[in-house]
Amino acid sequence: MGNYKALDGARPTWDRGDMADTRAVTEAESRQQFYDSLADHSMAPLWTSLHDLLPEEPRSQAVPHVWSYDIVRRKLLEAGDLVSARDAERRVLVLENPALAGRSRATERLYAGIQLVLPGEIAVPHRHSQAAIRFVIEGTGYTTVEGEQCRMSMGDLVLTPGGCPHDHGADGEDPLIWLDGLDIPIVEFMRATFFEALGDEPMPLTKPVNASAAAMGRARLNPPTIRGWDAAHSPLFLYPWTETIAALEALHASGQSTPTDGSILEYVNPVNGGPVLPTMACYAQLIPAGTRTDAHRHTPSAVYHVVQGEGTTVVDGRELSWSEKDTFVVPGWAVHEHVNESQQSAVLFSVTDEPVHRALGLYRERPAGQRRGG
Ligand code: GTQ
Repeated sequence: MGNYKALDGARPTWDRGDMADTRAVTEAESRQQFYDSLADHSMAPLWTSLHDLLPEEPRSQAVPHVWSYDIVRRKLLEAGDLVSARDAERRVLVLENPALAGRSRATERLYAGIQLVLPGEIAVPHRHSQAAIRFVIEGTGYTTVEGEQCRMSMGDLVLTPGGCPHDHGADGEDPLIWLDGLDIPIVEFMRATFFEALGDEPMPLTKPVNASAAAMGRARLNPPTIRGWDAAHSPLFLYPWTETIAALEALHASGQSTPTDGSILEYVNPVNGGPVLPTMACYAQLIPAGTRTDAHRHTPSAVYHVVQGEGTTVVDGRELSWSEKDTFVVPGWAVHEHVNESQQSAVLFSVTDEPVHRALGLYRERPAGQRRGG
């Protein structure tokens, strides 16, 4: 090659070399100039990004991850020493997906956090368009939803549907700790966030304690008045663990199980049998001792909480080992299977963004290894 140094890597026009090569460079340059000119007018070519915009299959940015409860609990109690529930408004450690650090989300579409209320503390009333589920990990207390105090202890599920005023309090001897699952990323994407603070005093109780569970907690025996219920969310706010685990063990004993999820129950809206919230579905499942589920994938992402037992979930080839009270995430479209090699049943709670996929006609599910279908 010559002794000159080309500016910006471009060859001087008099160093023609191979003609085809020159034409290619010129064409690439003129295309780039064209693209730059489009950007000046807020336009862009589709053909340079078509297959990034429309990949053959979903590509999750979120990665599989497990949060060990030993660490979460230690850090949460440290937070309890540093910040009061009053100062924090909500004293929560956000479970951030390692691939989405700083974005306050466990998966692209689900927010998860662990909340602490110390004995005697209250978390003041407010309401927001985001819907929330609370799954109690330890301690006793309450969440008041629209004037109904829902009692909370280990394993109970409490809903605070979007727009419903709610506050929390710990009235037992021990710290009250629960998993929060919210649709914050979905509501943010829709630019549909509304938030209202409702003062510093606990919400007045306008209904009997656990009123919705008393009235609608037995799905075979429902008051006909719920037919008139037309809100998008469940009128039932509390799903006590004693009933969930009894139903799950009865289901397991009946021999009913699925290849991909063991014996699994969905928490439902008693009005229509649908998901508990318009954006989020909740499940409880039992993985029997000494079993491995079939690997599969589905478009929704999931946050799991280990209620009982230990095991491993293999997610896109990565082994997430978990034990009691740990929390883990399975990103959307990740191939996953649950393995329980122990002598004891494992029981998992999970919250997913499935209702959004179904409502938009985007839900897909596929066995592992199958390339097309579903
Ligand atoms: O308890 O209302 O984890 O508003 C995040 C936002 C909990 C709550 C969270 C919230 C709450």
